[in-house]
Amino acid sequence: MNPSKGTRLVRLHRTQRTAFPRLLGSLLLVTAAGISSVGAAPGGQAAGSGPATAASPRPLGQTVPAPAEAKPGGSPYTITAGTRIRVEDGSREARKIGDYLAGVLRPSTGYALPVTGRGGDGIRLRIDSHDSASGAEGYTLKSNRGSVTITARGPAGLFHGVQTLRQLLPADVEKNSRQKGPWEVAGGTVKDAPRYAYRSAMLDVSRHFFSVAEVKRYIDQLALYKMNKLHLHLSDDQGWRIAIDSWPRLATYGGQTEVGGGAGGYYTKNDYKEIVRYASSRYLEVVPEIDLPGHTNAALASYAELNCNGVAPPLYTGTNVGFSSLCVPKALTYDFVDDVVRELAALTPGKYLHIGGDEAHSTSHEDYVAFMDKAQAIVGKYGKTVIGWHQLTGGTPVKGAVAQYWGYDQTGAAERKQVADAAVNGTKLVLSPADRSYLDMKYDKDTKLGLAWAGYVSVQRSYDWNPAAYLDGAPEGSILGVEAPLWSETLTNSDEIEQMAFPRLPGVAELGWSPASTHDWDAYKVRLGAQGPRLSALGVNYYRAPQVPWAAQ
Ligand code: TNX
Repeated sequence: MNPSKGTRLVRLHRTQRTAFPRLLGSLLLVTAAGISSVGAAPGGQAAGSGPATAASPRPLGQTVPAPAEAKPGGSPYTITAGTRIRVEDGSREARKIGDYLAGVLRPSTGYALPVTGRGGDGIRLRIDSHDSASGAEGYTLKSNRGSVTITARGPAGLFHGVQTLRQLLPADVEKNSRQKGPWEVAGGTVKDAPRYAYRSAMLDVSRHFFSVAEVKRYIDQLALYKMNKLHLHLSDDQGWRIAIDSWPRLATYGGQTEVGGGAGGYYTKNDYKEIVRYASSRYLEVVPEIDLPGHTNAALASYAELNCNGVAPPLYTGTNVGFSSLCVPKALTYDFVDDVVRELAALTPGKYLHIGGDEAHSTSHEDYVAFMDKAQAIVGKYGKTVIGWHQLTGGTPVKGAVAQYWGYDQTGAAERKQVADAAVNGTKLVLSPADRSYLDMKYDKDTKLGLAWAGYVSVQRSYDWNPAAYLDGAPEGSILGVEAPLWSETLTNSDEIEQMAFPRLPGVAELGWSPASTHDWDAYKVRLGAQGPRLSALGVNYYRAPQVPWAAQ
């Protein structure tokens, strides 16, 4: 499909484990004396409690991502018709999170669940700015007969704690109509905080366009697994998806099509703001990407003057890569980049702006380096931190730049070393190895959707790697986090997005969140299997991968 990738080998049947053998996971469970961090012993039973049945609450620690620490014990808490959600008076953020939780719980429990001031039993949501244990995104959840209390230093931690609470309740809680219950939460304490600050999913809205509603649906799914970034790939050869006032034809003309010749589309500024607002209500930061200087056919087709020869190419609806380039020597090119970055930065409250930089096969190396120097300076001028695909390290990453590694097992040693050397020199890395975390890679030879240029990526393969040890020579501290990109050459709607993202996305989310000590495929696959009924209750069209022991309910 991608000519530049035609020579890549597809390797099958890879099951090797990279780190954290099962023995280590089991030892941890044994030595932790009642503290279960993984939550499932090899037999699939919950550590520290009996097997999960419909009659007993789901054991603490049986969530995805695995919590840093879970100490089961004491009586469970039961949500009843009399339960109140209690938030501190005057805390707007806690109240919003309380309302959000009530929105999840009310339809299925059928209870009123008023969100009221603090004091008394119930579900208590507390932001305590002095809570030094939890960090920016961590939380503590305590459950006993009288109450479930989630305490966090900040609202993001409180929100993540609420996701844990959701997962401790029966899967039926996710349904939209009244269900039977009982609504029990196991007794004990969860203390939790993320391993990495950057836990991202990317959606390619260029190859196929997705509506605001489809993006929101994905955001809700990411939130359940404690992801905190949504990277939107807003431009590519096949479509420009964001309105830019100073260059209106980018969207109105360049957004008019997509792979296969469909109608495409674009986000108005208000649409984009609505996505940003919705993401931030789920504690996700939007990272917008304008891919430069390659992957720009839609822009070049919209404005003839952006082309070196002054001639606009036709719109493109195929799936080749690497054939387009902005005109590096032209001054107008940098007016264009400046305008786009300025308008996009103004719409984006988040810290980052992604400028692509991948597969610039039609740009000479010198031109590439010169272009990326100028583009990075423009991003800095508008107050954003630049992210680029890892090819950026072949140029001169500015101080503070982030490189996103998307290599795979066939990536040459020299290219890996270039990225690792940049990391040694201070460039932070987001890891999205194509043969591990690319959600558009087929699971196996029978997968209908997706591509296979980086090989098949089974559920185990997408989970079973260690970000800290992944790239030889890159210091551990240089790893900002992980991303699961979803390229959409073959994907046209939410059903298809979900078929590829689930169940691999929760594994990448867990790599980003859970401590390395919890890493164990045999335990993970049981916890993941328990997500099946929850995903079904949510109407998520997940792939029932045979590697996973899917729970019946
Ligand atoms: C490579 S990953 C690309 C994309 C394709 C993707 C398909 C990257 C930075 N570039 O242009 O959509 O492969 O898997």
